[in-house]
Amino acid sequence: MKAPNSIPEVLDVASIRNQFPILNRRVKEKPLVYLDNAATSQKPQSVIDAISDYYTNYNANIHRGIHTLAEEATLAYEATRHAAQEFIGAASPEEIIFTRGTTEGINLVAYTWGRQHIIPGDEILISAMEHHSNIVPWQILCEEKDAVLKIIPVNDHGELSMEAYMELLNERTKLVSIVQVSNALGTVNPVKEMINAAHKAGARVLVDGAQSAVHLDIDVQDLDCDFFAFSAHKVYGPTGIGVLYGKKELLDSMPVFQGGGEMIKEVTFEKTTYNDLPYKYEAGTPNIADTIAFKTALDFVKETGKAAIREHENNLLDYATAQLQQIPGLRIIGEAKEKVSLVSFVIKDIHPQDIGIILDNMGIAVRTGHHCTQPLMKRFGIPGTVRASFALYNTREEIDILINGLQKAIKMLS
Ligand code: C6P
Repeated sequence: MKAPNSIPEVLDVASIRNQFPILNRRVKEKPLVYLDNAATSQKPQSVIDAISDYYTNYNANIHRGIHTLAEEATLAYEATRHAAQEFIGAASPEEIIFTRGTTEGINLVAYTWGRQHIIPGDEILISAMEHHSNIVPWQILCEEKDAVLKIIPVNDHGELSMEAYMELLNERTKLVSIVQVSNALGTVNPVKEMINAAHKAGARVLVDGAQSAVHLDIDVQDLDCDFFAFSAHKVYGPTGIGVLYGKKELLDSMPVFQGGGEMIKEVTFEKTTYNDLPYKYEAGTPNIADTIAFKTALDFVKETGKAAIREHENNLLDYATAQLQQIPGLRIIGEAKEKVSLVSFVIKDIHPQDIGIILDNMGIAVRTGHHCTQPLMKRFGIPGTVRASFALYNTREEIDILINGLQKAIKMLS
């Protein structure tokens, strides 16, 4: 697809689009316009091929066999750990724990570090823009431990109140668990500054990187976060695999999560000793095929170049924001100074779901609803939003199709 106006392309989008077979399909007899990338990104052919290659050529269980297939599978699986380490700038591969995704990563910390460290009266600090998976695990923990969940408020632009954050931090704060990029607003939070302040107050910090990993350069050592969780499926990789990063000394001292094969050193009926990192937290046969293909996705992002991807996506964000602002009755929810390529909006007197259904009939995929951020929707006094989220393969032409579709939908619904 060619860009319809004169802004120069920083990426060869046409050749990138050719690598994503799904983008050629039609929906409701229209070319697919996929603008639901914050929910999950599409996968390049290389990632799809990597899954098929594993099952076709070297399917075997890992870390367990001495035969050739097992060795090949183990090497490929561990190569992903190294790629993930490099992707987020971790100090060692032992700090990379494979999980099912962000949700499992956060729960792992709540069930292990949380149960070890949180005592009655302790405070856990999250923000008003958290995804449910960074709210509910802490609520469960706080109920169990008689601890207190405190909330950093969000202003009308969708930015965190840093003043309130500083006031909330105190000697009872044991953990700050914060989203780096809001999935509902697109806001980029100043996590480095927040981590620094939390550490000064003696608190640990978990960063929910579900939405940031694909858009921002991540360097966990520079951020100095204690934990960082993200999912492969939002970074052009498969579903069912993600990473929990933790500082080695923390992971070493935390209790185990799930028990079973792989996570043990020796088992007797009297006592079991546990494996070293990272295997201590990886019980049972893992999701081998998808983990292997995850490296292919990380290689794809690296080869394309995060800086170029970000520039292209920022251009799309600016273009979409300007176009949407022209639509009478449309209100953008989330106007932070720092944003990623995602726009949430509501249209006066029209339910977001009705818009979503009409857009789908035009082949346009957006997400509508509360985006698993019900408290945030309540904060803005709305039932939900329409959310268009852009990836490296999206074009300005697709944004024009969205705008045109919205205008038609508004006419039909008013
Ligand atoms: N947000 C969205 O459409 P999982 O499901 O474990 O891969 O990721 C959970 C998660 C955690 N934090 C944030 C900020 C997220 O955006 C998500 C997933 C998707 O916005 C699905 S609800």
